[in-house]
Amino acid sequence: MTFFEELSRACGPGALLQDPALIAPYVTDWRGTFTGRALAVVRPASVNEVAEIVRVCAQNRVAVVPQGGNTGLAVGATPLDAGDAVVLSLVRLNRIRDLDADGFTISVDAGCVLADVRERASQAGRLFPLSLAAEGSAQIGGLISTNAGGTSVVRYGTMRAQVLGLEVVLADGTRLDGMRALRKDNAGYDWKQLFIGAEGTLGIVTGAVLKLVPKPRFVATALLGIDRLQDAVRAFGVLQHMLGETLSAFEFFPQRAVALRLAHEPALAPPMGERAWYLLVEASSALALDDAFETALAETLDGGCAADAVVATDSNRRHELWMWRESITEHERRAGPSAKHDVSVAISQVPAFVIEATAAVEARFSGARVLAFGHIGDGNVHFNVLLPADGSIPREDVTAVVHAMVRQYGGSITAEHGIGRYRREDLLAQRSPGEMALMRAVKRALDPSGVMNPGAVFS
Ligand code: 2HG
Ligand code: ZN
Repeated sequence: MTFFEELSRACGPGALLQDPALIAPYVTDWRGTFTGRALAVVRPASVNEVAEIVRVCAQNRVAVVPQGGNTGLAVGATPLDAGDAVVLSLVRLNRIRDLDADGFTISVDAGCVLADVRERASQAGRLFPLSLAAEGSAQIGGLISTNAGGTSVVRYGTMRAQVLGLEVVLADGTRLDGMRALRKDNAGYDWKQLFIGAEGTLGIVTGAVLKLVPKPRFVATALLGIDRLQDAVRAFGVLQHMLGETLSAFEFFPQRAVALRLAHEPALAPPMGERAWYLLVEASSALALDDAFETALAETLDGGCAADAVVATDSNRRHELWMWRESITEHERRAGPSAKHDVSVAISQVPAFVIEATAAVEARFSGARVLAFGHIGDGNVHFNVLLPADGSIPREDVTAVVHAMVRQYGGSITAEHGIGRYRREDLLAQRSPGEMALMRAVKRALDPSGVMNPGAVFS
């Protein structure tokens, strides 16, 4: 049998795509910046099929690039140019296996879309707290493989904190079943942690048991306008003090993001009177919040750490306020090329970092425009730089300046998007030789022939 005959037998003939027109959407990243090539795309519908495909690929020394919703921003799911890999899409592995409302867990296939998991939890009076702009397409397997963050990390942690059990297919096709719904389990190494954030380079996540929390009965959302970014850190302190663990989102974006959206949607009214920066604040609780929330907002206004505030009075208004934050990536894409950064520094250092890095980039590269926004409550800034369409400013030059500044601040070059193929060269400056050697040893132990997602994470 030829390789393709074996592959077709492993997943069923309808699940093997070889027509270049059908393959095209799977070999370009979401932003449309990188296009690779693939031998084929396979779309298995069961874990056994995934295991069989990987076994066939491993035996033939063919690389496998796992792909979820293809919403990643680090090019971790796009094959290289060599065209010698198979893209394994998890899109058909999308069954919610079980929801245990009393145990506060949900067991899902890796290809389940985040919004569907959140919706299913909500129907059961539960919340799956991970939330991000791409949740209508992003899949659980990809979110686990990138240890995704989003807008609720400040309260609930990243994806890693939500995973209780994991099922993976190893590089030789072995299926490892760790679909355990246990809160405590110290039996040996907690091996699932290796695969969370490994970007598909150690194996393929095929299923997970995720933690749920009670669905909050009250949600309060507000937009604060501030004149200086330093005020954001002060406002964060005040709101944490006043709202405690009910504070579930603390995001920031600049007037430039508002202007960008208004340029694309001129009929829209701005969210409030113009300010240099905006903070999107949300609290949620089983207990009524109105008084506590209003008192906390009043405290930020009275204390001079916010200049203006609007409170969402209903869910439509809440959605409208969130759209000012969540649509930024989409408008940035429409605006043209950009150098994307996903950095983290200490929360207290975010204002100084943003101000210093903006001055450095805009002084050095005339025509470059910084668009810095993100999860200030996590110290995570999407320090993106809009570049001229003519390609006159090389993205790598801008990134070198930004990442050098990140190093000065003792920060990280990726807080939530991951390394992928986008910043694999930069990883070497971020991690010590000892740390790189440890990571390579893990990679070699789990994927000795290097067939799992080659080109991602390691250069
Ligand atoms: C967000 O926080 C996403 O909205 C995307 O992580 C950030 O576009 C980006 O750089
Ligand atoms: Zn983000």
